[in-house]
Amino acid sequence: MKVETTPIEGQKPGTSGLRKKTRVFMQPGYLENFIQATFDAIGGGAGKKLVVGGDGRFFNKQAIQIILKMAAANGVSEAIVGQDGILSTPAASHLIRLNKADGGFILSASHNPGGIDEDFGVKFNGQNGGPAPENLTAKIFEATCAINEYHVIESDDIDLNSVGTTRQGDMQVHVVDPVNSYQDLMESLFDFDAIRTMFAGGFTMCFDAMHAVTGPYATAILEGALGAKSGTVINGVPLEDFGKGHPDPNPIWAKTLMDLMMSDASPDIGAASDGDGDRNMIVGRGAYVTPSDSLAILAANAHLAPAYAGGLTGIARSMPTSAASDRVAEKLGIGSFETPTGWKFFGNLLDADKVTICGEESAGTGSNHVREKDGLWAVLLWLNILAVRKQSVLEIVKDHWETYGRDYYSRYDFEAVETDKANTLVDGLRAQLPDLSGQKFSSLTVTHADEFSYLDPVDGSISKNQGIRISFEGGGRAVFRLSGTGTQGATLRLYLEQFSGDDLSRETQDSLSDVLSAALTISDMKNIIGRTEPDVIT
Ligand code: VG1
Ligand code: CO
Repeated sequence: MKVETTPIEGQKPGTSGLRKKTRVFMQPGYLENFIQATFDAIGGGAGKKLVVGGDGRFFNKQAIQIILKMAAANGVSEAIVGQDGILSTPAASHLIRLNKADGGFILSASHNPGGIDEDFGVKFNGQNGGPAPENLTAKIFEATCAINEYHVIESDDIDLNSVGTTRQGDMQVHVVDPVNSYQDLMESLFDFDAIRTMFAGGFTMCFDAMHAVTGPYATAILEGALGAKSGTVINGVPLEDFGKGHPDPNPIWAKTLMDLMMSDASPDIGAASDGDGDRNMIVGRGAYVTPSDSLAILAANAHLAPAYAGGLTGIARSMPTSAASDRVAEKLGIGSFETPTGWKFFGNLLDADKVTICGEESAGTGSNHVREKDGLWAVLLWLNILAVRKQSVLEIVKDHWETYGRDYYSRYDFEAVETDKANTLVDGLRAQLPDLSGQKFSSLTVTHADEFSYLDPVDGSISKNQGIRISFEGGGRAVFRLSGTGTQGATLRLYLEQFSGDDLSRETQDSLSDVLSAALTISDMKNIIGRTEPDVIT
């Protein structure tokens, strides 16, 4: 059936798909327009095979039913759907690759809260299992601006609760266990025997699934396959509103876990993942590992896990991520790449085998096993390394700093800033760029300042305006960028970093204070947005 429609404003995918308030997505035609625009942008659905699933948040199942009816009407021949509508982002990426599907829809607003008054999101991943690259998201947006009809069949909802093959219209629908094939993949990458032996020897862990999608994955793999004691996974049942929490694995939103890890009752390792299972937080006994350090440490030790025993081809990090992983790449004599924020920029590098491991400061790490960042993968790689090195998380981190030096790092988020003011601040910085070099702010002299633009070495595409970066003499750097995942006003991110080769045990905020005050002065933040206190520091 064809349904007439008109374009809806603002359906422009951001850093990771289209994210809006749930009620916006629930408006008649809103989801339909975006899904049809995606079909139009990929040249239609005829004969295609698609993966569909989401992180279980409010509206997930209804959205899946709509997408399946639209897929059938657009001529899709086969759909693979997670049971109960559940698929973590990395598991969906794997299913696309494993089944040689043409792509997939992943329903999630990731680390944003869920519920009827919170956030919902949709992203489209392509044949390689990775997020749609910029040229495709641009086409999707164009299609949302030109749409005049969408296709949907009139039919009953299908049963998502039981595994098996059924039909929606002429389309075959396979409802699959969301965990099985992902678990097989993890078993093929890591030394499960060694990790099992470590747990059997009394090693303890707490994994906070934050009532989000990783609950079933973590329970099956950690408590099931690896023999971690029952109760290792906390908040393991996915809830539509994530238990009213904020499923963002960082010291602020995973505070219960942090408190445990800083207490006398701390297990050997703590970990957490986000709404859709692609982020990870790692914390040792009394020792939070920054995501940038975690990326560097995983890269330096990956050869201890079977899948990476042959070494890495290269390492990529997003621009605001600290330079810690660059130092590892240099020592290993392999390539290192700096990309714009968002996993879509790693896809080409991974497909071309220029890099094996990638990561972002926002708690995302992953490898060439899928084309998304992967929370549990990072946790399992840490466990594999711990099982081989037989040292504590803290010992491994300290040893890393002693070898490579330490990149003190912190990110300040200023949320719900008026969009105009946020733009004024960025415009002001941009205008100063040509003159900043050589100027002194507080005690720091600027050595380099520019607006990051990325030339993709594989397809030659250029992505401009990817953040303002200001480097200082002595190894400091401040980066300003506007978030592309928010749903309200603008979120201004200020990323601070300071390298030290030998001063390894300073307090993080203290070591960043000079870079911070220079950044605040240069941006004139107080006058422009009226505050300098961030909402969240990670
Ligand atoms: C944020 C992070 C970015 C990450 C993106 C999606 O984007 O900074 O590193 O790739 O979220 O992560 P932004 O534009 O808000 O800074 V997730 O876990 O939402 O898929
Ligand atoms: Co996520």
